[in-house]
Amino acid sequence: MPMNEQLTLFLWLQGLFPRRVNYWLLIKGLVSSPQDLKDGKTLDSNLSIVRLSINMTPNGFDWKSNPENDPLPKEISTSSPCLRVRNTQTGDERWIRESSSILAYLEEVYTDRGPALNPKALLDRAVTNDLVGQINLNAIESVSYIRHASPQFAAFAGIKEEERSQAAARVGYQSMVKGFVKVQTWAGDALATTGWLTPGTHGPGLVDVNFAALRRYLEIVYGWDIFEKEELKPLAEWYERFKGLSWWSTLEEGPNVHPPELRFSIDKDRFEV
Ligand SMILES: N[C@@H](CCC(=O)N[C@@H](CS)C(=O)NCC(=O)O)C(=O)O
Repeated sequence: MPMNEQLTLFLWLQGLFPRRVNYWLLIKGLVSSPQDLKDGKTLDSNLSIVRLSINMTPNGFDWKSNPENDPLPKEISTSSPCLRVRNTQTGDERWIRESSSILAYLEEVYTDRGPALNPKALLDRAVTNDLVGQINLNAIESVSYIRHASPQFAAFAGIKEEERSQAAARVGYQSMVKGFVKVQTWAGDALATTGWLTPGTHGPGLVDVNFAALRRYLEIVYGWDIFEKEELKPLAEWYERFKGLSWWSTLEEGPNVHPPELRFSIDKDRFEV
């Protein structure tokens, strides 16, 4: 990477979208262990991590940053992850604000380092973009479901108890499953050849990290397996494979993986799908 650029990731390590970055850093070998990630230590002096934690306020929440003297400016973004690219000679700053774009960018920057998570061939890249786009669209559908099916998330989203809708939950859930079937079909060749969802990579790639983080987060917070339907069995098997990565159990199965006050429930009986 150009020596005059300092990259800073703003990560709420326990969150959904930052989790994509966590997985990427570990697979790429830019952090040496889950513990170093939690401590905010990388193996490249041009890449730093500012860890964010949630600070509840009467109007919602603020981010508390570690180190404290490097907060995420509200006018830049209120969401994590964020990547700041600072030119160390001119002081100029640019920001990338979407998790999947951050990873695609970092893959280019670290093209000579660690395993490739983005395929080299143009066509494989186009299909990767199709898949990541489809996953992101369907992440929204999963949110439509929990917005109605989870009492705590409904309240957080400003939906009154009497406004919670069985129809909205059902349509969200069904659209999500339909979208995931697309992902599974489009990634069929890759799954059959390497066992991973990203075409043209040897191991797990961008599609895999983008998807696994969604699957894992919704399980931790809501106890919800988004691949529970029979037609998503290949994805359920793929996720078991992802959980076999060397760092998985240390990162994801230790104590304090998620703050207990941010564990929510789903009314499965009322919102049956
Ligand atoms: N589309 C964004 C979503 C990021 C996002 O929603 N992050 C959550 C934490 S996992 C957040 O920061 N929410 C607070 C907010 O959006 O203000 C991405 O892919 O990065």
